[in-house]
Amino acid sequence: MKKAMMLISLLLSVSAFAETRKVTLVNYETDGVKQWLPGTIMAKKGDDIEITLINNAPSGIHGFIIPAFGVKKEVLKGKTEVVKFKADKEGLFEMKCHLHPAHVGGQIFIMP
Ligand SMILES: [Cu+2]
Repeated sequence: MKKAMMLISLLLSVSAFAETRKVTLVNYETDGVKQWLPGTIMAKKGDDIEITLINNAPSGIHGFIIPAFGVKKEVLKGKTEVVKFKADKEGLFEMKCHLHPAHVGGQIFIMP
């Protein structure tokens, strides 16, 4: 019984560290300027990150990449896609649309 309680408390403490950080980014277009917003997201090293991408821009398909984590997705006009990855390194990393160089980019900050 005591061992079982210790195991349960160990499992609970491990799961407390393995957080899943869920963020929603929406692609807007204003006066011809396209941007995924919010443009900056933050997480902690070790987090599992789940980003929901909603493309509300009337111009059509848009992309989303975070090269440092191998994230790459295209989102059709009016559609939603989800990307998931592990924040296994800390620092400031670029997020952007890989289909349109003029599409305003953003950043993800992974804290220690
Ligand atoms: Cu784009």
